[in-house]
Amino acid sequence: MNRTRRRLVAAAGAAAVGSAGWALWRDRTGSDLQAVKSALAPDPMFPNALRVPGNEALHGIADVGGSFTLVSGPVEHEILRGKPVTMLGYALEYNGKRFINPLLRVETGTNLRVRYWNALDETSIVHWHGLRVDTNNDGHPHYAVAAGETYDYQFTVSNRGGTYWYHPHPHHLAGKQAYLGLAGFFIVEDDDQTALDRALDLKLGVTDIPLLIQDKRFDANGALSYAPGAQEHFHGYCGDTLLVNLTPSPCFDCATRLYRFRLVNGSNARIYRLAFMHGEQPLEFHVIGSDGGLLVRPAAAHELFLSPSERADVVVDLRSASVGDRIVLSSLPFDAMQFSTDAQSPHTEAQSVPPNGAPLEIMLVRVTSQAPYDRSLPDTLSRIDDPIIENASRRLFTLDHLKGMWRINRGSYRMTDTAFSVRRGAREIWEFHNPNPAMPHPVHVHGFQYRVLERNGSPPHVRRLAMEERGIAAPELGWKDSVLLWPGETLKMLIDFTHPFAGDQIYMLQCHNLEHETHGMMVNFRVAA
Ligand SMILES: [Cu+2]
Repeated sequence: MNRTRRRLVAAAGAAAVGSAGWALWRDRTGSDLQAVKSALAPDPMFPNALRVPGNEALHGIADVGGSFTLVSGPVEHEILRGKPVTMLGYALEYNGKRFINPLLRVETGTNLRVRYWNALDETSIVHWHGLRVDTNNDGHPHYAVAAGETYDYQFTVSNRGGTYWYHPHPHHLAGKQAYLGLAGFFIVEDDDQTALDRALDLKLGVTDIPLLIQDKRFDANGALSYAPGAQEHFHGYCGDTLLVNLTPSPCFDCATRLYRFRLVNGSNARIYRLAFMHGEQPLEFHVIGSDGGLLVRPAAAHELFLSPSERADVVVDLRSASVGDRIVLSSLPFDAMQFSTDAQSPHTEAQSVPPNGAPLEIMLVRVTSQAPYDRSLPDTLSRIDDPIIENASRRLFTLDHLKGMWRINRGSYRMTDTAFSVRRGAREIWEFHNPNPAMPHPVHVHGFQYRVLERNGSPPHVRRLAMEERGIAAPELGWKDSVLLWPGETLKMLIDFTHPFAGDQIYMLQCHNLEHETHGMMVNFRVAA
């Protein structure tokens, strides 16, 4: 075990730390919410410049390799204009600057040694969502460290290039801590990504824009408010304010060229039906990547569902747009199939909060300048071998609930139990069944990316987005670690349990509706050496 747990003695990020420990860091160095500065006046509906990773301390781009320390603690930040408040953030000292929730960018093959220092007042641990790491580095809640303690990670990033992320994973507290601000991008680079950057002249933070989409609630002072009522504990906690990279009512100014947007759903429970609306018309875009990196080829789409923890990389073509065009990244209305009994209304207890499935306007993409640009999307982006299903064994999972607790195969999570064992190197077809009525569940597997083989029994609004006879949507043509299972659906995925780590490994299978996770919808499983 390379796990170490010890009392913090030395100051890890010296400037941030007094002898008493973590000092509240006030982010006053350029992270104040900015009104849009361009030739055009701020849009009345979207007056705030999108906080773009790399431009300021929040989501600052850190090219990490080797060793670094990541500290979770209270940070002062102005999410709503004129209301600096204390939220939770991950802090990183990088080249003499201090970043909050840094965007960690690494080349595949990089060896990382990360000292995680928990400066919260409760236990926590970091989960590297989507990364192929061993048990000791996965952020299992069993390894959560107490306030003031540290945890040392050491792993090699072996994933394909793509958009991953990191967030807390302590038992019963992950939903609250993520909601209060703890989440960051983890971007892996590889040859395919570099080739695409060159082909399209893309630059991270300029024309390649990660978008962390979250819905939050605020109290009267402008602080984030996490206070689910009984129904919200069961259904999930939705917010009334849409944020992108912690920017409310964001505006992103563009030129007439191609842009890559890395869409990440960092919400606790809200599902989005994303479209780029030009007036009443959804603009065609191309899905180029999913949870586990680039697709083989771009897939044209007009909309996609993105459930909590899923990622979709898309390319939006503004070459034929005109200066002054307004394109609104929106969530179109849909039936979110929120199960209710007489005792449990499907709607949130707070009347001002739009329910899951309500139409939302998320971000304005505004065309403000002409650009000479002669590039177009390559036909081929990457290589993905067909899944090998011969000799794969089958394993069934049913999702349901009992007495206010969510269950997988009739069990709710117990941290010390292991629900089942898989043999290292085995290929298995995992078949999930979600009854109807029920709720949609984003199914996340730790440690392994998988391939979606087929969806059956989909509701009409899902079936109509199917790219192929087997019922799967554009992002599911690639590698996935989270996939949304709608009520009434049966979904099959293929997982190859080959891994390079020594000994037995314990991973988790969970629902990424974080209130469902908190209320039992998770199991441990063993990959036996
Ligand atoms: Cu769920």
